Order: sequence, then C-alpha cells, then structure tokens
Amino acid sequence: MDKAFITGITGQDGSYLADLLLAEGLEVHGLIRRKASASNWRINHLAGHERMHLVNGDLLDVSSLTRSLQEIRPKYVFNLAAQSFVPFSWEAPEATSSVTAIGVLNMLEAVRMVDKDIRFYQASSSEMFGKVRETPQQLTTPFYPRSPYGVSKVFGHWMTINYRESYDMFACSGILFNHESERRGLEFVTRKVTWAAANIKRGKMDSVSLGNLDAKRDWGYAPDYVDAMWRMLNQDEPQDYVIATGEQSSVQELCQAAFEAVDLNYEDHVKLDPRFLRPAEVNTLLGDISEAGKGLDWKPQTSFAQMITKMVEADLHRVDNNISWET
Ligand code: NAP
Ligand code: G4F
Repeated sequence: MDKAFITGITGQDGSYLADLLLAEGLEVHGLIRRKASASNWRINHLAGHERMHLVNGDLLDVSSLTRSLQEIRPKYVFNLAAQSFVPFSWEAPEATSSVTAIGVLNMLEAVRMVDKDIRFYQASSSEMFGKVRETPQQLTTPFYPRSPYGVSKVFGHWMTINYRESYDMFACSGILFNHESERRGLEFVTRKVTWAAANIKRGKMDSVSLGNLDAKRDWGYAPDYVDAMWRMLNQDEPQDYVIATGEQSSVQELCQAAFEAVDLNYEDHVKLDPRFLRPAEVNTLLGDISEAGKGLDWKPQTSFAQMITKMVEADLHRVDNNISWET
C-alpha cells in the first residue's frame, strides 16, 4: 500500500488532502506539532480511520522529520506546513521565515537523506508574484513578493527547484492562487465575511470591519486544489504548475456575494477599519491555468459564487446549531 506523509495536516489543505488520499486507498501519515491546546478540528472526522496516522514533530526540527521518514518510508511527501497568514508575517518576520522558508529546506534535506526517490510536493503561493509584473501570471512571470511571507515562499520555491536539479529528485512546486472553503481559518477575508454574514443574518452581530475592499484575488475552492497537488505527484516527470481559476473578484464583490446569499445588503454592514490595511498590499492576482489543463488535465470544478454559497450555508448551519466556527 502506498504511503503519504503530509506536513500541515491540521490546516485547511492538509485536511482535504488527507480526505482525498484516504479515498484513493493510501495510508496517510500527518505531522502534528505540540500545542498547549490541540487544534485538530479539521481532521477529527478521520480519527480512528485504520489508514490514518499522526506523528509528532515539527518542521523546525529536522531530526523529527528524518525520524518520521525513516519510520514511515512514504512514497509521497506533501509539504503544506507554513505560517500562512500574510499580516502576521510583518508582526513575526523571523518566525515566519523560519517555518515558511527554512522549514522547506529542512523537509527537502530529510527527503534527500532518507530516500531520494520520494516524490515531494511544495506548497508555493501566488503571493510570490506580489506586485505583479504581468497579467495573467504564469510560471515564467517574474516574482515580486510584497511581504515576509511572500519572500519566504520564493525561498521555498527556488529551493525545491534547486533540489530537483541538483539531486535529480522528483520535487514539484504548485503555485497555488487563493483557495478557500468551509474549513478556512476565520482570519482570512473570505471566511471572515461569510461568518459575519451568517451571524448578522441571525442577529448575533451588527457589522464586520475590513481593510482594502479594492484588492482583487483569483479565488478557488480548496478541495479542487488538493486534487491538483495529487495529480502533480503522479506525473511522469516532475514539473511545476500554476493552479488557479483564471477569474478574479474584488473583496467588495466577495462581500456582495456573501451578503446577497442571506438576502442582505453588504453596504449596511461592512465598515472600513485602517487596522486591517497592510504595510504593502498585493492589489491584484490572476492565474493562467492553460498549462495545468494541458499537463495535468486539471480544471477547477467549483465557481466563486458556488463556493461562497457553500461557505455561507455552512456558517449559517454553525450559527443555527450553536457550533463554534472551528467545527
Ligand atoms: P493553514 O490552514 O494555515 O495550515 C497551516 C498548517 O501548517 C497547519 O497544519 C499548521 O499546524 C502547520 N504548521 C505551522 N507551523 C508548523 C511547524 N513549525 N511544524 C509543523 N507544522 C506547522 O494553511 P492552508 O491554507 O492549509 O495552506 C497550506 C499551504 O499552502 C501553506 O504552506 C500555505 O502557505 C500554502 N498556500 C495556501 C494558499 C491558500 O489560499 N490557502 C495559497 C497558496 C499557498 P497547526 O495546526 O499546529 O498550526
Ligand atoms: O484572505 P487574505 O488574508 O489572503 P491573502 O493575503 O491573499 O493570502 C492568502 O492567499 C495566498 C495566495 O495568494 C496564500 F499564499 C496565503 O497563505 C493566504 O492563504 O486577504 C485577501 C485580500 C488582501 O488583499 C487583504 O488586504 O483581502 C484583503 N482584506 C481586506 N480586508 C482583508 C481584510 N484580509 C483579511 N485577512 N482581513 C480583512 O479584514
């Protein structure tokens, strides 16, 4: 039975990837770091699954990574762990760089030392394009990161390519544009807005405070995107891809869609708060998915409108049943 090792399994993407790989018949091993309070809500439904295993360690501790790989001997490694919230990367740039940049190097070194035949996936990001040099963005578009997070992702991206070219490893990097879901963290703008719309509809909140409503993103649905990761590690040759929808919406259009889903007008409830503006903004992101279509036979299955409706419905269900946002 093929085995996969996932870092970041407690995160949005890690949890959907675990669902997918278990459905594909793999044995799944997820790296868990020690925390004072466990945050396993996205994978609680997998507890007790006979092919699902959790292993203690940390991306910052290379000995824990090599030990895990030696014990598990996986065929696939998906490196999804990161400090992934862009605003926090200005508040803690060194910590962000440690996990989001050096953590990638740690994982690559562990793979190189234990088994160079492991197929390795790195979670690269459209934040690397930052102040975009061309539109739409494709693999050859120059990077111009605008945050310590974006700079860290550029390091991880190039280190992945460097290990592929230096050591002949099957190492691929997926440049994924923003992707969201019912399991998205509450600090990200889509979930912040869908959670607020559901609570305002039920009279539990009055308003939501946001920053830049003009920013545009190419927003897709996370379960569609983990399918692209899986396809990337099953190519004949390692190759990087841009994964996106090829369509963009503004934060204002996001608000409009979420509040319309509960028959409200966002203009009555959205407040502007400069605390949510960033020291440097990424104003626009739009991905070119032609290569993913050709090379992976992949295309997004869920539209932006469908995704926002799903997220609002899930949040209404939580509010109506007094369930916490992280359930
Ligand atoms: P997420 O929900 O924030 O999950 C991040 C994961 O990383 C969590 O499981 C977290 O564990 C883990 N982690 C953080 N520091 C760690 C450490 N030192 N050791 C081990 N694990 C650690 O992120 P996501 O949205 O699923 O994104 C997955 C990956 O894709 C990230 O690398 C992100 O930067 C990248 N990405 C995301 C998007 C997007 O739109 N979602 C787009 C492009 C790229 P805890 O539960 O313990 O905190
Ligand atoms: O939802 P966001 O915080 O996502 P952001 O910064 O684009 O980063 C996400 O996508 C990246 C891929 O491009 C990932 F690599 C990264 O890990 C993460 O998953 O913000 C989206 C936009 C920004 O322009 C922000 O300025 O929404 C704007 N925004 C406006 N008001 C807000 C808010 N963002 C947040 N988080 N909170 C607000 O109140």
